[in-house]
Amino acid sequence: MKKKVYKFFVAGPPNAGKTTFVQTVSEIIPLDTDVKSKDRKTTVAFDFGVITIDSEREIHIYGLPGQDRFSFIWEIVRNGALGFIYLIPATGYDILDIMTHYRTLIKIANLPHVIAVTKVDLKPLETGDIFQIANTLGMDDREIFTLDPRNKMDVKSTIERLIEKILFLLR
Ligand SMILES: Nc1nc2c(ncn2[C@@H]2O[C@H](COP(=O)(O)OP(=O)(O)OP(=O)(O)O)[C@@H](O)[C@H]2O)c(=O)[nH]1
Ligand SMILES: [Mg+2]
Repeated sequence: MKKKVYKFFVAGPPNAGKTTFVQTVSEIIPLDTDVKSKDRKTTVAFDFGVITIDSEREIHIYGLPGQDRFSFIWEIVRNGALGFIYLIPATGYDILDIMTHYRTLIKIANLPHVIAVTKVDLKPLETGDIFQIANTLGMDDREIFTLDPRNKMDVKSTIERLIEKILFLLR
């Protein structure tokens, strides 16, 4: 029998931890399309992973490329998606760049989403950072979390938060 698929994706600026997020939670060996770029690897198409819910249902999770020159991929991946997780790296982000990136994405994919700040182990958040992000992106600051994409429990609870938000919006 064909399984019911729930599709989500992970978005955010370059180097935010999107590929890591998919790799941490996927049960299959995740597809990644990272290539070497300068001193690190970057995604040029998308990541893909699978999480089984039960014998009839599974979650498909995609990681978008962060660079907006690949935004045509965002358009492909958004089709059929229920919502997304938007990651922001705490390490030296520029809030205006984030705003532009986020708005470009919302124009392409106006779907339910949650926001999570990564890399707080490398650069702890300062008082007011979460509030500034919430304010700039037009979100409630209670909907913004921190997350380590290398940590399976963190990743799973972020996906749960997204599902709870989608269910809340459907009420
Ligand atoms: N210390 C630390 N490292 C992290 C964290 N999240 C991601 N990383 C590391 O950051 C690097 C970049 O992560 P990726 O998952 O490739 O980032 P990405 O968002 O997919 O990047 P693009 O595909 O270029 O958009 C990897 O070496 C990760 O292990 C974090 O919370 N803390
Ligand atoms: Mg990537």
